[in-house]
Amino acid sequence: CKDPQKRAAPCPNDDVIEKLEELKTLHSAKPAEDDKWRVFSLNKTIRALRAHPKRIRSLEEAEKIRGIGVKTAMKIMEIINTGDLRRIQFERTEDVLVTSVFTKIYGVGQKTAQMWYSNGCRTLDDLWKGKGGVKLNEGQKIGLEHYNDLNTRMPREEAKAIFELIKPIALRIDPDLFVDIMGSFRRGKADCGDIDILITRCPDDGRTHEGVLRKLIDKLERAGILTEHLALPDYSKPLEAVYHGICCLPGVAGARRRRIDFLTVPWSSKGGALLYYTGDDMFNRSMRLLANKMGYSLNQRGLYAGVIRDPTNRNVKLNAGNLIASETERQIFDKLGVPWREPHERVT
Ligand code: DCP
Ligand code: MG
Ligand code: MN
Repeated sequence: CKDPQKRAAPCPNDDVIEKLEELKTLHSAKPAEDDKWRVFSLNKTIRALRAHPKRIRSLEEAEKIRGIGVKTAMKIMEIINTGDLRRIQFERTEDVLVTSVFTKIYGVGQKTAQMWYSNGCRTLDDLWKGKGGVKLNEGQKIGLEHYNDLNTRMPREEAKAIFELIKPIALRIDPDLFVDIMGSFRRGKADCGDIDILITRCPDDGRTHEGVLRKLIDKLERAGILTEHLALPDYSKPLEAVYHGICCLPGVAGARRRRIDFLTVPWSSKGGALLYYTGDDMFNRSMRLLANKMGYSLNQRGLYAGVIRDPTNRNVKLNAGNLIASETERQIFDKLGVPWREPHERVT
């Protein structure tokens, strides 16, 4: 009952899930701490409902489901009895609707969107005109210019076609590079929000991928594949770099602009990077949480032991710890005692 694209039969409470998802989207666009908790709680409810095998018939039945409290149970019954949830109308205020349009611009977060709203902007056109004195940075301007393209997911085939143009260009710079496509594509999804490419190189001859990303960006730009840059890498860290940009299938009439990301990592963190960059983000979060519970720390470089955390704020690490697994994904799964999961199974 998990992935609507894969399951054969729909969940018996799909209509309820749909309304709760709608409410969740509204709360996600609000700044208050309360709203964050509501999103968290709605996520829990939605997960519980997805796993529930029967159509819910009564309040008592809803309340008995693990993770569902009385207030939520009442919402569920309201949807079941009336087909609607009044709370959705109540939360659908102008600021939420407007800021959720603004945050779909590349590089625009909740804070910026709210600031623009309080400056009097209500539409994308207002932003173009700089209404209320708002100023967009370069990345945001590009994001706004290609708003529709960049908010349209691409078919998996298109991601593949673009990647197959990029890979040989990278290998011509250095045939010993590891170049592969990560993110939703590696998880086997039918459509992708962007293209995520991981690059590294096995240094068995002492050489590395230092300098490769800069050359690659340059070549891809000249080949008409990269059309705009959004965030260029910090070249002071030659082995570990991030690039954000926009690409398209060159020479194809009407080809849409697509977001593309590159990540380069040292060979020693390849497994950690594969795991991180494959996602999905919720799966990553649960793996990180598990690592933390075991006294480890997991990030895109690998799994670390002996990390000492600040007792007053568990998010603050007082030392880096020792790397205990990072070369392969399997090593990390093993150390965490998590049975192996193929990329397409890494969804929460
Ligand atoms: N990632 C993460 N936490 C984030 C952002 C990203 O753990 N806040 C990791 C997991 C993601 C991967 O990086 O799967 C790639 O990020 P994307 O934002 O490109 O997400 P996906 O590729 O999974 O989905 P989409 O198809 O929307 O691009
Ligand atoms: Mg992606
Ligand atoms: Mn991405």
